[in-house]
Amino acid sequence: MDDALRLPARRAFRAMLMARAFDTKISALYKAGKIFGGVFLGRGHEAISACQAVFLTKGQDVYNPFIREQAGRCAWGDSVLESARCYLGSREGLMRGRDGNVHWGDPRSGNPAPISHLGAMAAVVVGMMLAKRLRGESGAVGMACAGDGCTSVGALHEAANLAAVLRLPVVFVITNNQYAYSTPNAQEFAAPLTERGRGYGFAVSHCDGTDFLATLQTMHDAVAAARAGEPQWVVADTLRLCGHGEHDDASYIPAELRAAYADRDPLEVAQRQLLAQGWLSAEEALLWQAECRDEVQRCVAQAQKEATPDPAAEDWCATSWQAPRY
Ligand SMILES: Cc1ncc(C[n+]2csc(CCOP(=O)(O)OP(=O)(O)O)c2C)c(N)n1
Ligand SMILES: [Mg+2]
Repeated sequence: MDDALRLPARRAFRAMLMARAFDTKISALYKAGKIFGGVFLGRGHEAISACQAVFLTKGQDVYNPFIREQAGRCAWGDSVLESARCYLGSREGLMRGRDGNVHWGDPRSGNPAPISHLGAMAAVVVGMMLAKRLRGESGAVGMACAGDGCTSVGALHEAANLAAVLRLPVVFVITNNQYAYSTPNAQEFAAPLTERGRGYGFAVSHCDGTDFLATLQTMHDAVAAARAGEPQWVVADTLRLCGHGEHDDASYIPAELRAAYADRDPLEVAQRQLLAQGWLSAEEALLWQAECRDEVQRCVAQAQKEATPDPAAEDWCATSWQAPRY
């Protein structure tokens, strides 16, 4: 591996540890009845998520995380405090306690707040990148993240087609975890997802999203190529190591498939690879794990102390600040 990837690799791994610690805590709170609505975890997706965002610059680029992207949010530079605030309904949060679970963004920093995660946001990213071009801004990349199921949504098709026609500097990251909720790939699409990207006119890459270093290299190359002006379509494969949400036991995933991924937990693979590469020590890994657990505890405790909105007093506006010019 190119030594230039050492720092992004370490940052990505740290983001993965933070995301796993956060997901574990949120799952426990959900089971204790402390969270209303759904809880959507990124178990199995962490390498793809962290590696995609670690090459973006908050404030310059556009990043639209999908529903399993806590690791990406951490790699992008967001605090888990904002994620905790959204789950716990804090009025101090960016969504003012008005939205829930993973439905939050911060348009000022380049992360558009979600309409629906399912396909619609790809069109928003494409629109934001077109607006940058019309304003004469260059150098930014727009990343739209989606699951395999999202690729069957009409809005994603329109966005992909337009991005390719206009040669916008975008990366569409398609995380193929082999299911859209409980629907397996075979019932979702007949043509491979990579072929679909080629059909739009994107440059296409494909990686094993449980192989941390391979994923890091793939995302690095895709972001660099998009920054140079060529739209990119990345398909990254994994298996979700949890239910669609914490309400779902994922019993539709066959035991043989689960067994095939038993030693492919992205965090364990990443740690093995980083140690073998000499880019991380075993002591650091343990220290980082403890630091991430502490940080998650601190942020959740803070969000739990904060007030929830008072419906009689709130104006229910999540964007009461000056709207950004795109
Ligand atoms: C238009 C629309 N249809 C259905 C849903 C419910 N829904 C949310 S996520 C999801 C599955 C998405 O599958 P995929 O894109 O593969 O992502 P994954 O959950 O597997 O990570 C569904 C059906 C929705 N939010 N919006
Ligand atoms: Mg899926």
